[in-house]
Parts: sequence; C-alpha cells; structure tokens
Amino acid sequence: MLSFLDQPHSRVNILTGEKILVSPHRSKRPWQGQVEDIATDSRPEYDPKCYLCPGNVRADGTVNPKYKDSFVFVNDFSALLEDSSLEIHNEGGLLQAETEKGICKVISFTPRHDLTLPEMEESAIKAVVDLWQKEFKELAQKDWIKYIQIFENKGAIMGCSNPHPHGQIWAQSSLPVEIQKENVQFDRYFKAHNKSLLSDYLALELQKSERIVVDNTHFVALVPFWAAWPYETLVVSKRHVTNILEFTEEEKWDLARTLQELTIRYDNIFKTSFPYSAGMHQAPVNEGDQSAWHWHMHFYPPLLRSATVKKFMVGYEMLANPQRDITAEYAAEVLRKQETIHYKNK
Ligand code: H2U
Ligand code: ZN
Repeated sequence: MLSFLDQPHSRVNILTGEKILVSPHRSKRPWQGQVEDIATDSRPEYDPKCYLCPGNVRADGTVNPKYKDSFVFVNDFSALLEDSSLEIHNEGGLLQAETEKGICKVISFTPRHDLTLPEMEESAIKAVVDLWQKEFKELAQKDWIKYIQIFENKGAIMGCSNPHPHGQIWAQSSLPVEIQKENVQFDRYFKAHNKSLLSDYLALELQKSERIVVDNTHFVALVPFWAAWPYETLVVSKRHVTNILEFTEEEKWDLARTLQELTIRYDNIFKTSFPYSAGMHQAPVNEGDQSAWHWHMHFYPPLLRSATVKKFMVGYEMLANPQRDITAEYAAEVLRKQETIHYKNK
C-alpha cells in the first residue's frame, strides 16, 4: 500500500489533470539558500503617497474619491483593452496569434492603508464580496466577455506593487489556460456522473477530514490532495453554484467569514502578513450552459519554512512538474492548529 508519509509519490490535480510530485522524506533537508526580507508590518492609516488611499492622485493624474468602503476603477495600465478589434494571425500553423480584448479593474478593499483582509471587520470583507458580485454582474452583461478573473496579489514577494489592501478583476474575450484545463475536467466529470466534480470531491474530503481547515455552513477551506504550494488551499462552496452571482446573502456572509478565518490562520503560522496570490475560478460567461462548473477559490502562498523562506518553483518544477516536500495533510494540520484571533490583536 502506498505510504503518503514515507514514499515519494505523485498525486493528480483533478482540476487540471496534471501531476504533482510529493517527496515527504525530503522535508528535513537543511536550507542555506535565499532568505526573503520581512516586509515591515506597521503602516499609517493614510499614506499621502499611496495611489489607492482616498483623495489621492493616481499615476495618470486622476483623483480618487473620498470613498468610505471599497472602491473600483479601471486599471490605468490595463493589460487588456476594450477597444481592440478582433484579428487572427496564422503563418502555416507555426506563428499563431490573435488579439485579446478585455477590461482590467483594480479594487481597493478598504480606505484604510494599514489593514489587510485578515485584519478587516467581517462586515468590511462582506462589502468586498458584494462588490465582486456587482462587478461580475456588470462585466458579464457585455456579450463579448467570456471569462472574468477576480484575484488578489498580496505581499511584495508576490510582486504586489502596493501594500494598501486591494485586488484586481480582468475580464476578457477568451478563456485563459487554467480555465480551459478546468473546463475539460469539470465537463468530463459532469458528463460521466451527472454531478459536479467538486461536490463529490468535497463530500470525500469532509468524510476523511484530514485536509479540512475551515468548515462552516456554506463553505469549506481545505488543503487540496494535490496541493503544489506548501500551504496552498482551496475554498469550495458546499452548494453547487457555477458563479458568484448565485450566492445568497447568507452565503456571502459565510464567504466573508471563511476568507477572514483562513487568512487569519495564514498570518498566524509565521506571525507575519502571509503573502499569496488568490483568486476565484468560476464558469465562463456568455458561453452557453455551464452546469458542470463549480465555483471555487485558490490560495497560492509561497512561504515554506518561515516568514523569510519561500518555496521556489524552479528546476524540476519548471521543466517537469511541481514538487513538494511537506505533505498536504501536514500543511492542513499546521493551519488547523492556528488560532482564529489574529496575532496582532492578542
Ligand atoms: P498589484 O495588485 O499587482 O499590486 O497591481 C496593482 C495594479 O494597479 C497594477 O496593475 C495599477 C497597476 O497597473 N495601478 C493603477 O491603475 N494606477 C496607479 O496609479 C498605479 C497602479
Ligand atoms: Zn493607501
């Protein structure tokens, strides 16, 4: 029988169909490599130089309103543009390209420059969830938009440009690669079982309970069996919904609570503002029936051993497939052991 604790083995990511190599025997190796600087944690409530603080001037000269909750604007350096015409380029199947049309937005989560999601009030996080829903609805009304990516980069280590709590939304005319992969997996499972892939996966995980981190009325946060990043988690809605528009008031409150609890647990692991890239995956829009899709959210945090040692996805990971040392089960146990009160409020 395969021993998850002692034997090198591979696991399958059922959302992408890809493999990940797990080497549990290797987690005790010494580390003499790069150590990241710890970002200074104390910031003022208002920073006159911040492009997200209320009333401040952005790079393009626009003045932010004196907003009270959250605030959205079109990214001044958008990676995608709405007025591109659709063109296809193909030279003998060897040089292939096509124009991508889209809209990129930035969302400031709160006027407070000094906070992060885990330090925000539950009601303030709920306001962000409401805004995500509102933005998704508005963007999906444009029939050329096929996919809407809601995400957050947190921490300088993840390339985040500003510590003011914020996220982004990119809406575009085609399906990005990760969505195409999940599309295939969701479809295949739904056709074979007439149930969503994540409904069945969630039921199995709840029964096993060894990878569960947060479990409330409407959501579960768990370390997926196939996690590649050390403390990677997956937030799944218990109800099979295809996108954020289907969430009721009660579910939105629970999502806010789930995000708060999960990110507090993250910060408490190394008593640091835990960096990550996180984002929702949901059904494409304006693409017909999407019943196979199941809303979920990925958290990909890079930290491994301490606030300053991160996991590098290099070498074998770049050339072959992801690899990890600590097991998903161990990561879940560490997350479960954390308190649900933020270390700064103790
Ligand atoms: P990060 O979430 O990775 O920090 O990116 C923030 C975005 O904010 C980035 O895409 C935009 C950048 O283009 N931005 C503005 O739209 N206006 C500004 O004045 C500065 C940054
Ligand atoms: Zn600010």
